[in-house]
Amino acid sequence: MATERTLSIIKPDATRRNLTGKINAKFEDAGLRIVAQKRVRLSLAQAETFYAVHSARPFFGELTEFMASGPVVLQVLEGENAIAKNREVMGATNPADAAPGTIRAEFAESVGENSVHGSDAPETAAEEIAFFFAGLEIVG
Ligand code: DAT
Ligand code: MG
Repeated sequence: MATERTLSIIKPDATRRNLTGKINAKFEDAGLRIVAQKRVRLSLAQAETFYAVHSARPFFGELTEFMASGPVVLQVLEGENAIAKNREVMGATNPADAAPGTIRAEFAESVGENSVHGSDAPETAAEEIAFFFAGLEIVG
């Protein structure tokens, strides 16, 4: 296992409910280090570019409008096996399927408003981190 970095987003449903600290505690308790973090409001165009891989899906409009509907917290998480570890801490996409104790099981409101995003592979993690962060903003 190697030290990896992954892109995490705390989504608008979670910032609206003031859950940033509770979600960050889940990451830190799992051994993930928050090596970059900024709170921003995404434009619709940024959300559409970020989620372009899903542009043909029926929920694309709902997803991108939701992501631009309020503040998000963009983060880089670092640790051993960080990409898979973060996906484990997040839980399944649909909170109804998420394992007990995961972020989505505890906090997500629905499959669409599911509190967190996490990269799914080394290639997408590198692309997603570069989309939102300059190298100097990441301090390991
Ligand atoms: P994940 O966020 O677990 O990587 P994904 O990449 O398949 O899941 O989908 C990206 C986001 O799109 C997901 O977090 C929420 C939304 N989404 C996925 N499936 C959906 C559905 N059936 N209905 C509404 N939104 C959905
Ligand atoms: Mg995904």
